[in-house]
Amino acid sequence: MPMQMGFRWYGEGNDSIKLSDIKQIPGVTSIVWALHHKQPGEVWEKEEIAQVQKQLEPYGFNMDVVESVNVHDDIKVGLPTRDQYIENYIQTMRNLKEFGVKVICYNFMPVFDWTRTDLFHPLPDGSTALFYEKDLIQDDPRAMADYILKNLNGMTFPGWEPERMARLDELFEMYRPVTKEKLWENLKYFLEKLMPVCHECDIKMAIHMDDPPWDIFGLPRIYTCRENMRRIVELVDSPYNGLTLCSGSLGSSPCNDIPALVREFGGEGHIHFAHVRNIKFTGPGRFEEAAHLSGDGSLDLYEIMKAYYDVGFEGYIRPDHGRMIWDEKGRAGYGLYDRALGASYLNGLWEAIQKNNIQRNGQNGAAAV
Ligand code: DNO
Repeated sequence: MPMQMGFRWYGEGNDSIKLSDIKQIPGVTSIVWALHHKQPGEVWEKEEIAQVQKQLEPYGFNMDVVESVNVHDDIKVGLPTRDQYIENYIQTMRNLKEFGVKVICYNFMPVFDWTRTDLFHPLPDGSTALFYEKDLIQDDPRAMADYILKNLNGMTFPGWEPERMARLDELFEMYRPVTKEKLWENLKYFLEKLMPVCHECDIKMAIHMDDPPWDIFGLPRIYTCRENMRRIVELVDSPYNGLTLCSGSLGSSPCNDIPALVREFGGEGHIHFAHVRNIKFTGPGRFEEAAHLSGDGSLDLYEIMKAYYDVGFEGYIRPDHGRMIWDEKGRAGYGLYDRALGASYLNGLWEAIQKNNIQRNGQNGAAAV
């Protein structure tokens, strides 16, 4: 199977972007989806999944990748109630299997999912982008949550569910005894329960890294660098236990060499899902999300795509956050236009890399690694 280009869509009635618009982006075959009205821990029922299938079918999109089936806090914290939530997760997987789902992206970040200090940071070209400045969020998670919720304009944002944010103090209290080691243990427990079901259902788990890749508000974060990636894939030895590699999240820590990580972990078949985007460092712990183009940011997207090509990557790729351009209004990071440019750019890089290899190495384009 060749690499497949996906596009994240937040669902009918929950995304201003229409499937018919996504259909017009060249080369997109896969919709990266989720049931965004479900709370972490709830079972996704077959009828609900069938509705999404019905929406995608006329456009010929596959629904192979779910981002995300979110993990309930009790599992991350390791409470006795976790077993019931794991059972629910497993039931969701069995239901997803009936619809041909191949990859589940999830994260193990305590309390929050990804975090930014500005969702609409103005760039010199007149667009806006997601932005992060470490010093702005030192010790006030409540202010951060209020800011994010206020700027979502009623749109769902996984990890920032208003119901959970209302319980912020309680959540922080729950995580108080959870050290990094404890979080590792809890991840292992979760994955060990899931792996037999992954085999049975042929569904790969792809953990998303912590974004940004460092501790925030004193909460432990465990997927931030190469060493952690190694530990994750060794935690439970199975081809179904793998990674989402997000170049922008991991790349916002300059010590992470993304093409090298793609070669290492992709070469071993551990990357099940790739998020490819650029970021621009503006100082220690500061970055803005640039356009995908290498020249606009700090990451070399050509080298990243070449690494995927060279390791024979056959998984799913999606462009990641885009800027807000051309007066588009919508979900920060998830507008149509800049992500469409991103998808086209990534497809263009891939075609050039592939043709170059075919010219040099013959018809199968086998890479000169
Ligand atoms: C941000 C996303 C993350 C990701 C989750 C996976 O844009 O990449 O929110 O979906 O961390 O569970």
